[in-house]
Amino acid sequence: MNIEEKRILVTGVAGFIGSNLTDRLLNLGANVIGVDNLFNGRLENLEEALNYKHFQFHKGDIRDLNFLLDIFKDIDIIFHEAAFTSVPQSIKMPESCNDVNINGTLNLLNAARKRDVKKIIFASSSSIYGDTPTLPKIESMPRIPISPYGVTKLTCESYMQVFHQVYGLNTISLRYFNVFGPRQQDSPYSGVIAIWLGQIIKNKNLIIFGDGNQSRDFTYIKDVVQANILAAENKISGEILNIAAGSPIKLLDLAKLMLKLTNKEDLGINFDLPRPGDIIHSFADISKAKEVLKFQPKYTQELGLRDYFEWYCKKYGINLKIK
Ligand code: UD2
Repeated sequence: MNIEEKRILVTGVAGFIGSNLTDRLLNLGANVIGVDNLFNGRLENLEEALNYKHFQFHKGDIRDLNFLLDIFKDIDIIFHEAAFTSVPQSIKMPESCNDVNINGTLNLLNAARKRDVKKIIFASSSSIYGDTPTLPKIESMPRIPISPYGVTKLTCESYMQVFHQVYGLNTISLRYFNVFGPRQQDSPYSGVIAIWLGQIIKNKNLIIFGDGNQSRDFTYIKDVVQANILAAENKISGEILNIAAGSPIKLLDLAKLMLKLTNKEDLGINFDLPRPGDIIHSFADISKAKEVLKFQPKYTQELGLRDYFEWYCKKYGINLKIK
């Protein structure tokens, strides 16, 4: 399936991943209908998209079936990015996380089935693997989430597979590993890279939860967008694929790298208690995505950080000398 001229629906369109994906889809010539309840998403993220005449935005909630049925007309593909996205917040509010992620996704699948949508690509997460010691994490290994957020993502993956098997819907789950880049918010519940960049701009020390030996396979947003487009164009269905850079970095090394790249090595690193529900090591085997989708990450963590910092400085008129 070629995405140009397709009718595409993006949930969570005003969020970090949804808005980046939408800009690329519009650029490729797709018609995009965007949905967001603007709880976490921001209209500011749609500044570019709103310039396209083949873009429509609808404010609404994926838990509202009538809202979805009203706007689902001749949709070819759904990219489902709307979610309750924070591990620590899911620990504080497991019911809300369950409601948005599981009930919202089931609602979306039901609406898709009723309206004969052809394909759904779901934003899953590396959190479904939990803390099992085997590394790298491969799709076939046991999945034992250790946070409510991880449980919801795993349940949604199962729903994607069941809707493929039982109702013949074409579904794919992409397990993103710690995505970062432009438009990620600097809020206490956001990704660590956005939080640390905020600290750097404010000339404040970085805080590491734990000893900094935990590792993550940070993945640049442009590679995640690439993976989604490849998945949309591919005929596979009912599959689950890891999407990552495929190389881990320890949190302490990441902190040092960010300080070095921004010329802020004078700032310190403080250590705080480990975060409940935190996974120690996360590192992806991406051979399946490479083989099936021909996915090839183009950004190492350092390249991604540079691209992100340059975008940030330009966007907010900040004068950081990127090394
Ligand atoms: C999880 C998922 C990720 C994505 C994300 C959505 C894993 C391995 N990853 O990310 O794929 O779904 O949830 O939110 O489950 N940290 C600090 N200082 C800070 C902030 C964070 O040290 O100021 C640490 C944190 O304790 C953790 C690491 O940084 O060890 C990454 O945290 P995060 O919140 O960026 O992402 P994480 O791994 O919970």
